[in-house]
Amino acid sequence: KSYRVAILGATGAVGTELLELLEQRNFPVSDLKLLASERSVGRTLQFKGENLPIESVSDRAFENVDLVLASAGGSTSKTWAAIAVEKGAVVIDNSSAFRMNPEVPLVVPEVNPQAAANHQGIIANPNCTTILMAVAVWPLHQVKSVQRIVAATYQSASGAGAKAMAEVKNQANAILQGHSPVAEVLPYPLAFNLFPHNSPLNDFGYCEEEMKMVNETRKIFGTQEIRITATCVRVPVLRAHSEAINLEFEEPFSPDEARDILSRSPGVKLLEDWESNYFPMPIEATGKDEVLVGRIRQDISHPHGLELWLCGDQIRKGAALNAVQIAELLVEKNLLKPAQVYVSR
Ligand code: A2P
Ligand code: 11C
Repeated sequence: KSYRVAILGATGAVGTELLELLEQRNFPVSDLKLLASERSVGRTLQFKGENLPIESVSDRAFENVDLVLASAGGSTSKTWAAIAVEKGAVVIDNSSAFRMNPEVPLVVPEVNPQAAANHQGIIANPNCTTILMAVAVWPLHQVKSVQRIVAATYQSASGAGAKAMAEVKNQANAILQGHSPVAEVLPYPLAFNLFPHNSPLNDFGYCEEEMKMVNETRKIFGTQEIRITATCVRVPVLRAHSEAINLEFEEPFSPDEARDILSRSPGVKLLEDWESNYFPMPIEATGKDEVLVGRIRQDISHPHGLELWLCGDQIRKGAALNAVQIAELLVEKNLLKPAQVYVSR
């Protein structure tokens, strides 16, 4: 069986990766619609050697579509997801619009594939930083329960979209030629700089990105009991996020045991060479499917603590790959069919 697929946000950083992954992974596509804003009409993108036109999104665009992969921002998803579901499609949404809606499953296939079974037309793809952390921490949490997570992130420009990636390159060029960098997409110059994540701040001083790591991880892990705190920072890397993660367990967890578990965990690749001080780096993670994990060590400040370091391709496992894996899961479990009850708009 094959499916009629639409990509909403096809021209974006995640959208173009979705297109590539559907082809690379041979997802059973019978018909593919590429949707974006009015601005992109007239452009084409290649799929399996064919040039497909970009269409502007509209009600009619979702007719005769089985699956929508949406990555065009929260407000676009809020406008179109329910319409697509009403027209009979299942929507896998990469935006934050529905993630914390209790009626919407929030899925990382390596962690909570079972949650997808309860979908009512929309399945949310988690935040990229959250996905990467969940893939690495879940296998450890299965063996000894995690009590507290303290994370610091080093997030690439791709998290802010294709235009932000282009802006960093332009800024680097400008600086190398002795000019001042221009920041239009990002709030400040990122080339040769970094800044705390600029998403809106709450009353406790946490930004939205940090609160996504807290709330989404708990929802994916199916527990409100884990204490989580994070500091999210944007760094001048193009497309792979890095994270320094401190884990506190209910009992001691030796680094060797953690290493052994992670070396057998789905979606994880251990990368550690202590002799040459070689550990995961964004340039190694770029273009890879796995979350690279290394520098696993005992936290010298706490007998039940472990430190680890990870890098993962933000556009791939952080977004497009996770969404395609959810789609593959729906196909495998025969869940790619119109919802009977719709999620409230
Ligand atoms: P467009 O290229 O026509 O602006 P990124 O995350 O890389 O910035 O990409 C965002 C994606 O979302 C692009 O494909 C963009 O299309 C699309 N998009 C943004 N706003 C809208 C909108 N209002 N309607 C449809 N697509 C949108
Ligand atoms: C970033 N993770 O790197 C963000 C962007 O919740 O999907 C994606 C926001 C989200 O800036």
